[in-house]
Amino acid sequence: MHRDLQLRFLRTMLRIRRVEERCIAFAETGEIRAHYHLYIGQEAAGTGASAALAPDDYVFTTHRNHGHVIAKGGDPGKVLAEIIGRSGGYLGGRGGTFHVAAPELGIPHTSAIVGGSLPIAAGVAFAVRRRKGQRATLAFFGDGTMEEGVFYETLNLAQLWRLPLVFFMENNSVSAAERAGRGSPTSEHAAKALSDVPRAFGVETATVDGTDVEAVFALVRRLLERVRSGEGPFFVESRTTRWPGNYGAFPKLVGGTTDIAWALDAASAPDGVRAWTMESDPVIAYAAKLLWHGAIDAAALRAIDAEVRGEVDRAARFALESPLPQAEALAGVG
Ligand SMILES: Cc1ncc(C[n+]2csc(CCOP(=O)(O)OP(=O)(O)O)c2C)c(N)n1
Ligand SMILES: [Mg+2]
Repeated sequence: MHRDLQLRFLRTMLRIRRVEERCIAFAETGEIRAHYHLYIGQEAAGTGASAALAPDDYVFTTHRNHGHVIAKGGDPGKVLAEIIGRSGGYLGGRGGTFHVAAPELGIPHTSAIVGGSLPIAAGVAFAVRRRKGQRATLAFFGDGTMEEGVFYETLNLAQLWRLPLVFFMENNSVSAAERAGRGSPTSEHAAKALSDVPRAFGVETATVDGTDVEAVFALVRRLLERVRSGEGPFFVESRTTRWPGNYGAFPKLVGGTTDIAWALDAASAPDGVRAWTMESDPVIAYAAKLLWHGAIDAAALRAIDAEVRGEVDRAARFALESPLPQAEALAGVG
């Protein structure tokens, strides 16, 4: 893989990580006043899949949208401003953390209703096909969506109508059942393997390690070529392991902010995140891989991290200095 692309992957994943670490700081200072969800641990999935998309392809996303928007090229300042409800955000601060849609990036809609974006994504894919367009649609959703009826209707119609749509299911080992304390490590679902379900509808399905950015990119790029030649839809199951900070009701920076030096020695990560850092952290794993293959050295890695941290500091300042929306702005975009 080309080194420029590898460095772009690393920067994008780090950008998502640093923005979301900032979200926790914003929650502590009261800038985020209600519930919010972080994408930490899933950065490679969003980054790899989005890098395979053309700039004007469509993305649909969920309550866990921050990383998807940044991966599609979102400006961290506008993302953070939207998250804290300021006028400089993508939707003028009216969407907030659950709804960081960015129509100019091809992200027309997010939904905090589990499964809520899926039928709209299928509708957009249908419209593109009717107009004989080339734009593909990729819908990110969680494993919990497969417990919702709308998933089955959408999958069925997408397959019957051969829609140019990639169903990108992020199985992050976090589901409603587990949140409710019933202890199941994956979705409360009767299927032995979630990827058996789309196969039963005749939809070609692939499972990918969602912590491996290059594997996700290569898979989605292949699928998109086929989507554009009318072979869709496709279903991807991206598997990740839950970040330890996502065990409580609110995200918590277990182990503090990510220290890029963990890429040199993952065992030096603090107790609460050591095992996860060593086995499942997509950002640290990728930095370690690039070091191992000689694509970067330790000094270059520190420099990239410092650059990204500087960028996110400026983004956070932009968000904080951005005024609250005016009441009149509630009625329309802007
Ligand atoms: C229709 C609906 N039911 C319940 C909820 C409450 N809820 C919010 S997130 C969530 C779990 C979603 O799990 P999953 O789709 O796997 O996404 P994850 O949070 O793991 O990324 C639930 C049940 C909701 N938002 N919408
Ligand atoms: Mg989940």
